[in-house]
Formats: sequence, structure tokens, C-alpha cells
Amino acid sequence: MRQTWRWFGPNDSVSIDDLLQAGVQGVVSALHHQPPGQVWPVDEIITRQHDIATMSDGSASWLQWEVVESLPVSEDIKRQTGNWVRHIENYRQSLTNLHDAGIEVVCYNFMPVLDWTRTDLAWRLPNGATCMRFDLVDFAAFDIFILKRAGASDDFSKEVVEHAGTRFRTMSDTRQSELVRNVVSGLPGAAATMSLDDVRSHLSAYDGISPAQLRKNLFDFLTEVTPHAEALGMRLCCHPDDPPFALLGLPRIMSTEGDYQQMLDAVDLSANGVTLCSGSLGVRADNDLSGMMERLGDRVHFLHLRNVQRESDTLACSFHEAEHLDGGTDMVSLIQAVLGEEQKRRSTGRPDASIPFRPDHGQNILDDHTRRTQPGYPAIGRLKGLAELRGIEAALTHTSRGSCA
Ligand code: DNO
Repeated sequence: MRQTWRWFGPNDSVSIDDLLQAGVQGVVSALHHQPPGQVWPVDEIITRQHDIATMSDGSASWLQWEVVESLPVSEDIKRQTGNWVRHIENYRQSLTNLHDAGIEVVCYNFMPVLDWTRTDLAWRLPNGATCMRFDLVDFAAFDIFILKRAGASDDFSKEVVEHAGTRFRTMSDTRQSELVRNVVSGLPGAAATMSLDDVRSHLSAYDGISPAQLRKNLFDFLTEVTPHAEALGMRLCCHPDDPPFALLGLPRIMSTEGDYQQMLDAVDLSANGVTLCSGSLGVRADNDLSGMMERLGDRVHFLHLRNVQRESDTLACSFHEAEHLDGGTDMVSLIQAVLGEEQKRRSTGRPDASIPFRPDHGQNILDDHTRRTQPGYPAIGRLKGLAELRGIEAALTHTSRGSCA
């Protein structure tokens, strides 16, 4: 298992020096400032590679940019509107440019409008750590009473709608603004100020696009780009919906094993692969993560290892991001399944036998509380996650030194 770490670029307050001390082996990054749909320029790719390869004192870090997360798919491609054909050509060109720079693994997602959605970015746990949380009642209060989306109340159970009404009536103005800010954090351009009207116009661009249509658009995109990636020896890997159920009336199509199976069958090339995100998929009790790793394993090109605690048994539910070894996913079994897949690949001589994973997200602990980082991406919380995951791998692959036998 290849131990990687997400680095947001030179403005990330977790530095390349920090990554080295955390024991990271490879870097996951993206040109976040490039607008979706545009070609990633060669010189910018090379600059990012240089930033990754260099410590703050100018000496070599020996780290490399190993995974792109994400090369975003434009909303035009997802909807097949506007410049989508040009954007697909640009996507292929970006793949060529990344390949020429020596990068093989490219993660993307096909979630309309929203990337990830939470109602709390720093929810306090009893031990003083903070984590990201999705509260279904708060989210319903946002959707029904703040955004006032037409038909929103039909998308929640009667009970949730009632609770949301009570929650909204007692919600302070400060919490209302915070809730809006938190929910739109997963929207494109969220760093800039986004009004509720902006949100409404993003949503209305998907009016009339059913899940079946969106799925067809994904398959069309893959039909266009995967043969190119395959010819270059690259591996594309689709990230699941986060959370894996419908939100804000938008179609969602990458939430279950069945969704992935359909996608893999639609374009049956090994370059058409999976980002197995145990945190996103683990929000659904019906997603069996170890089983998915066993069954989809030969196409899993990238792993996000993270855990969540569901707070109810309903499909759409509240949940929070647990410690990496806590929560609903049995991380030991999942890693066992990953090691099994790697073993199979080794026995058939596959060059990609070591699958890159990153400790996905982390709780804010210790000095994380005073360092400004991207929501979910603290230095120490992730380092703790990485250390725990690395420990599981070490234990499962340990062979006795056998001195007293
Ligand atoms: C959240 C991440 C996602 C992920 C993209 C991949 O923290 O896991 O933003 O990078 O969805 O395309």
C-alpha cells in the first residue's frame, strides 16, 4: 500500500517538510486554481512537481506527485451542454500533459454541483477534538426554510421536516449564516462569496436531468476519455458521492456497489477505475466496503481510508467523521482485502500492485485547532490516521522473525 497525502499546493499550511516528517511516500495534488474544462498547462504541472520535490530549505524532498485529485469534470460535460465537446477534448489533452510529466493516476467525480456536503466543519466531540458532521435536520432546515427550494419538504420524512421546522425557528442568525457557509463549502467557487441565488441557479441548471440521463452522460464521458487514458497507461478513478444519497433534488449516480459495477461494465477497460472512499461510501449501511474491495478490487486504483459514524439507521442519515479505526467500517478487514488484491496483482506481475491510499480527512486535535487548514485536512489528525492505518498494514503483513523457533 502506497502511503500518500493530499497537498493543496504552496498555500497549504501543511508543508512538504511536514509531509516528510509524517512519513508520507507520495503526494496527491491538483491545480485547484484551474477552472474546470480548461487544459492543465504543462508548465504549471512541472511547477507543482518542483514544489513537491523541494523542501523549504531548498533541499530535495524526494517526494513525487503520484495521484491527481481531482482533474475536475466540468458541469458542461456532466450536463452535455455548452462547451462540453471542447471540454472533453481538453480533458484528454490534460491527461496527455500529466502523462508526459510521469503521472498515471487521476481521480475525478461526477457529482452535479456539490462535491462534498457537511453542515458542521468543526463539530466538537466530547474529548475536545473537532470533526466534520452532516446533520440531516440542519440540512433539511437549510433546504426547506433557508434556501426555500420548491418541493424540498417532499424529499425528507415527515418526522425530519417537523424537526427541521422546530430547529429553524430556534436557530440564531449566526448559526443560520454559518450553516449556509458550511453547506456551500462543497460548491464550486465556494471560497468566493456565494449567495443563495447563486446556489439556486447552480441547482436549476440540472432541472430535467434525471439520474438515468446523468449516468448516460458519465458513460459518454468515459467512452470518450478512457481509451485515451488506457493507451497512455493511465488509470482514471471515480470518487463516490459524498454523502451517498440524493441532496437538493440533484441526481446522484455513484453511491453504491451497483453504481460502480454498471460504470465498470459500461467501459470495460482497466483504465476505467474506482476511487474506493470508505468515508463517503461508508455512510450507507448497505455498502459492504471489504466486499466491494474484494469484488471491484482489480479496478480500484486509489483508496481514501476514512471512517464515519452513522447516527441513525435510515438511508439518509446524520453522521460524523469518526477516528480512522472507529465508526462503521471495519478498517482491519478492509485493509486485509486491499492486501489480498495487491497479492493477486503481484502474482500476475501487474505493475500497479501497490495501491495508493491516503488517510482521508482527520479530526482536528492538538495544534490543529490553531493552524488554519482546509476543512477535514488537519496536519496532526491526518498524521494520526496515517499512523494507525500504517500500523494495521504492518501487523497484517508481519512475518515472525522466528529467532526462538
Ligand atoms: C473531500 C474529497 C473530495 C474529493 C473529490 C474527488 O474531502 O474527498 O473533494 O477530492 O470529490 O473528485
